[in-house]
Amino acid sequence: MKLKIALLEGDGIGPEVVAQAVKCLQAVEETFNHQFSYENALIGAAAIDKKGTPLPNDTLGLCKKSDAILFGAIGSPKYDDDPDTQVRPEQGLLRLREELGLFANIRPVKVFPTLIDRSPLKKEIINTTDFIIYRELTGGIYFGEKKLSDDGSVASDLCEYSEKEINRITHLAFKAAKTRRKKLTLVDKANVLESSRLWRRVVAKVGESYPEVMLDFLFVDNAAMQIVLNPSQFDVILTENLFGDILSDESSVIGGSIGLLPSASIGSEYAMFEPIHGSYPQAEGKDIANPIACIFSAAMLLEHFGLKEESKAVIRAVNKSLKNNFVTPDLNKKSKYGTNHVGDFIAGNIVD
Ligand code: GGG
Repeated sequence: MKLKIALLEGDGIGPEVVAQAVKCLQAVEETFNHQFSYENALIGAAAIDKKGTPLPNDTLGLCKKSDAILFGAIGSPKYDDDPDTQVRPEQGLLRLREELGLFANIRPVKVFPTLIDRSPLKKEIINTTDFIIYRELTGGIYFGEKKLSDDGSVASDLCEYSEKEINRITHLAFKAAKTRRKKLTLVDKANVLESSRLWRRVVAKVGESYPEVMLDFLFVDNAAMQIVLNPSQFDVILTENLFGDILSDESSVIGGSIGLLPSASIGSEYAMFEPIHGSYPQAEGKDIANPIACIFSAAMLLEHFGLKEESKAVIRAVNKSLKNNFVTPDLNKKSKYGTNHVGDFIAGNIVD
């Protein structure tokens, strides 16, 4: 298969982890006889520094003519330190999601048997954890109108959702649940928010077309608690943008490191794959960042294009690195292996 992949490394540890995922994709090309091409473009702080904007037009153009996008991370303390700055790196990612219509962010959460002892939660609670979060990605408070009063003393962000926006991701989440353990949990705050009550009505209606899937509802505060008390109860979690962002970071604790969780952002035309972690500027250039979340994101990319065996081969190689304790310091403080070592080990163990 031929695939054109746009590489948006972004900021901080982004370039280091994307480089390891590319090594793995190249190993897949060789092992399974595929032809992937890669082209880099700037986004985030790196793009502001060089071009004055977090999403240059040529970056967007490259994404639109590529089959898929592999994204690293975004954000830089340089722009955090000045709260009055008008241009922020994160705007690049948000605009990209909007421009490409990437409305569904899919975040699988699993516990690896070899890492079970690393989890701060009890073994009995987490050992069957295997759920997937469907986070709505182009609506809600992230994209609603933002206001700041002239004197800077009052601010607001509007949380707005339409039936159409809820409908399309709900169908995707139900379809996923149908192929899994047939349970879907909508996480909302319907006791307080009007937008959450709309989510409940729309999801309940869509659910009528999927009678084999059991649908339940959970308030986000309770969901945050249940994820650490009893994560094995979940199969598919469907939720809005902000709740999904927070709950998926929380979920990463179960598996032992946020450096393990990948994601896919899907729309009707484009697809982008990225680790859920941010740019982790404190680790930039130190060769300590965990590349596995980005490598798993590349595995999701392969699966998206129907390359199931190839995706499984990448996952097997990751499992081998975890089993052999060939891991970065976030998973083993005494580890002498860095980002590059781990990437080389995984890429070198991709076999048919
Ligand atoms: N790789 C994900 C990433 O860089 N996240 C940084 C970030 O600020 N994301 C905003 C969001 O996903 O809500």
